[in-house]
Amino acid sequence: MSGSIKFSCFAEKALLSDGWARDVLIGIDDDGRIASLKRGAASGEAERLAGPVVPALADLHSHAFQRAMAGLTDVAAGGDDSFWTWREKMYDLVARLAPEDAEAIAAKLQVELMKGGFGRVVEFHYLHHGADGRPYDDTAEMSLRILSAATTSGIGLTLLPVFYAHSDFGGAAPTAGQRRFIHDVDGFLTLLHRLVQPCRTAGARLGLAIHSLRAATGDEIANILDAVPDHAPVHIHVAEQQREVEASLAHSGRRPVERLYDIADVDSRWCLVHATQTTTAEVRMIAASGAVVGLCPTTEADLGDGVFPAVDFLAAGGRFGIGTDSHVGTTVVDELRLLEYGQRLADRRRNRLASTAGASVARTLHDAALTGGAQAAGLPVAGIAVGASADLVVLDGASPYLSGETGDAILGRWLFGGIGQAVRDVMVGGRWTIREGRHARDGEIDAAFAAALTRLRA
Ligand code: NGQ
Ligand code: ZN
Repeated sequence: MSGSIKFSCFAEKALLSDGWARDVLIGIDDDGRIASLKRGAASGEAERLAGPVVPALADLHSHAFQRAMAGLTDVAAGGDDSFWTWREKMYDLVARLAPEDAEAIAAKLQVELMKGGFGRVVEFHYLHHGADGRPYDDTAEMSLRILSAATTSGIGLTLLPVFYAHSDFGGAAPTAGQRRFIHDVDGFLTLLHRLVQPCRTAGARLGLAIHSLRAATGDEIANILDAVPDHAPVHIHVAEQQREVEASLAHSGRRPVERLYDIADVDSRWCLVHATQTTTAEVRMIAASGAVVGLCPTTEADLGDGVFPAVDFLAAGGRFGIGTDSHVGTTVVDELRLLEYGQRLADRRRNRLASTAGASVARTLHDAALTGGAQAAGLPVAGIAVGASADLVVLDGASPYLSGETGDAILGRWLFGGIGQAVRDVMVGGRWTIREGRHARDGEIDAAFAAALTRLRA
C-alpha cells in the first residue's frame, strides 16, 4: 500500500485520524501518500511545519464556473427573487462562457479553495457543449479544461461528468438555456469513457452525476447505472426547493427523496446534494442507506433553499460533507460555521451539531466533513493516516489565537473564532500548493481570471 519514504515533515501538533497527537513525524512516499506516522518523535532532519496540522477536507460539490458571478446577483428584481430567478442569471453566464474562460475561472477557484482549507474538489460538471448546444469536436473539451485547471492549481480533483437531458419531471424537453448541458444516455457514456485515460494521466478520480430528478427519467438513470463500474461515486441534486417537491408529487405521487430511493439502490457510493426539503422519515432513510448528504451552507443560504435538518440526521447516524457549490463562500470556515449557525438560528439554542457533553462542535463538524467528504470523493482512506494521500493544512502557528492552544480548542478558534485567514500552508498529494498563504502561480492565475471576467463583461 505504501512505498519507501521520500521526505518527512514534523508537526508539534497534528490532528491524526484517531485524534490529536504531539511531535508527529509524517513520512511521505513517492506517490504522495503517507507511508509512516511516528508520535512523540524527534524532528531530526524533517521539515518543521509552522503551526498545527489538520487534514485538508474535500469540497464535495462545485460548479466552478459560477465563481465568476459571485456577488453580482444580489440586486433586487422587484420582490419575488428566488432560486429560479437566480438560475436565469446563471444561464446568462452559461450562454457566454468559452472553454478558456471556464479553465481560467476553475484554476482561480481551486487556488482559493486550497487557501480556504480544502485539498480536493469534487466538480459536478454539466457545462459540456458549445454555446449553440452542439458538441465540441472533442466531446470532452469542457471536462478537459477542468482537468487542466487542476493540473495548474495542484488541487486534488474528483471529476463528475453530469447527465442532463430534461427540464422537469416526466422527461420534459430541455429549455434553450439548458442546451449546453444535454446528452442522451449513449452520448453521456461516450463522454465518460473518453475521460478515463485523461483522468488517470492527471491523477484525478472519475465518478458521475445525475443532475437531478428533474433532468433525468428513472429509465435513463437505470441505464446509466447499469453501464458504469459499481464503485464510482454517484452524485445527484435532490429536494432543494419546494417547487421541486411539488413537481415530484405531481409526477409520481412521491417526494423527491422517496422517488430516488424507489428507482435506485442508494447506498454509500451516493451523495445526495442539498436535501433541504426532507421529512423526518426521509432523513432516517438517507442515514440508514449510508449515502452522504452534500451540504452547501453558503449557497443554500444565498439561494433561499431552507435549512437541512442536520441535528436529526446526525442523531440518526447520517453522514455528511460540505461543498461550496456556487462559491459565494470558498472556505472551510464559512461552510462549517454557517452549517452550525443555521441550526442555532432555527432551534434558538447553541451547540447543535455535537451530541455528547464535552464534545467540541468544531471537531464534530470537521471530523464528519472529513470522512463524508472522502467517501463522496471516492477516496479509500480519509485523514492523516498511513495509506492516505498526504493532503495537509498547516494553520498559522504565529497567530496569537492559535499559538498557545492545544487539541480541539485549535479547531474552535479557527472555525468559530472569526480570527481571519488562518490557513498558512497546504499540501496536496505530497506537494506544497500553498505556502505562507500564496500559490506559486498566483500572478498568472489571477491575470487569466481577470481576462476571463473582462471578456464576460463585454
Ligand atoms: C446548478 N445549482 O445546477 O447549478 C443548480 C441550479 C438547477 C444549485 N442547485 C440549477 N445550487 O438545479 O436546476
Ligand atoms: Zn449544485
